[in-house]
Amino acid sequence: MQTHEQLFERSRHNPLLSAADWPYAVNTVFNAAATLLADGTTLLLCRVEDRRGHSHLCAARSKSGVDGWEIDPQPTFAPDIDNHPEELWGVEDARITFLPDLKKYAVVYTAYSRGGPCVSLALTEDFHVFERLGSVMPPEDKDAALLPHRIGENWAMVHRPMTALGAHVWLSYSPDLRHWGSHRMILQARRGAWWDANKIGMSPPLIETPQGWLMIYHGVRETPAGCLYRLGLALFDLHAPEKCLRRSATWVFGPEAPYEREGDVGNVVFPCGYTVAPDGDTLNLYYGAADTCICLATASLKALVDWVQQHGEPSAPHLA
Ligand code: BMA
Repeated sequence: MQTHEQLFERSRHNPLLSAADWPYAVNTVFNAAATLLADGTTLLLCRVEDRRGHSHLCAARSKSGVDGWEIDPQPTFAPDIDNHPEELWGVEDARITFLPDLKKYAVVYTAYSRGGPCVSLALTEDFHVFERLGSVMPPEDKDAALLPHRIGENWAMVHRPMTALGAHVWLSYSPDLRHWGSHRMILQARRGAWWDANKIGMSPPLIETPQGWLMIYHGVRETPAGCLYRLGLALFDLHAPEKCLRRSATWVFGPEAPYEREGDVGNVVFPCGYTVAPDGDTLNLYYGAADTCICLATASLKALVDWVQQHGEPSAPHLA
C-alpha cells in the first residue's frame, strides 16, 4: 500500500502533560506556547482550563523538553479582570516570541469576554513578572503571534480576525507594539470540500528559515460528526511576509492517535509553540490534543521547507 509521506513523528512519551500532572485541581491542560530559556530549558506556557470553563496560563519547565517537568505551583498568568475586563472569561492559547532587540519575550494570547475573543500582548523577561500592553486587536480575533524582529521599521504580527466572509489569516504592522495598522490578508481559507475550508489560523509563531517564513497553520473541516483540526504548511517571503510563496494543498498532520481522537473536544491537534534543537534542524512541535493534554511531535525543518516548496502551490488563484 502506498502511504502518505510522514513529516512529523509523535513522541513516544505522549501525552507529555495532562491534568493529572498538575499541582492544583484543573480540568484540562492543552494548547501550550513554547520557548527555550537562555540556559536551554524548555518553557511551556500551558493553557489550563478550570472547572468553571475559564482558562489561565501556567508555566512548565523541563531540561529535556520531554520529561521531568516542573510546573508552577499556582497560575503563572491569570486574568486581571479589574484592569483588563476583556479577560473576564479567561486567557487562552498563548504564543511566545523572543524579541532580541528588547531582550524580552512577547506573549500574545487570546483574551475572552462578553465582547468575544480578542488579541492581547504582554512582555516578560523571566515568566514571573509580566508587563501587560493590553488588547491590541479587537474582537473577534485570535491565533496571533509576533515576528521576532522588525520588518523594515515596524514590528509585524500575524493574527486571525473573523468576519462574515470567513476566518482568514492577516498580517499587521506597528511602530511600537501598541498601535497596529497596514492590515493585509495573507492566507485565505479555502471553500467547499477542502480540508481547510472556511476557517484557518496560524498555529505556532512563524519559523524563520533561509527560504522564507514557514507557517504551520490549522484548517478546520466541519463535518456532521464535529470539527476536524488538521495542520498544513505555507511559506512567506522573508522580507515581505505578507507575500505567500507556497501553500500546501494537503494537510500534513492530523488527529490519529487515541489521545488526539478522544477528549473534551475530540479530533483536534492544536500546536501553539515550537523549539528548535541544538542541531538547528529538529523542530519540536508542542500541541494540544483533543483540548485535553499536551503532546510533542518532531520534524526536520529542512524536510518541511523542501516539502512545501516541492508540493506547495505557488499561489492560490482558485480562491479568487
Ligand atoms: C479553537 C480554539 C482552540 C481549541 C479549538 C478546538 O477555536 O479555541 O483553543 O483548541 O478551537 O476546540
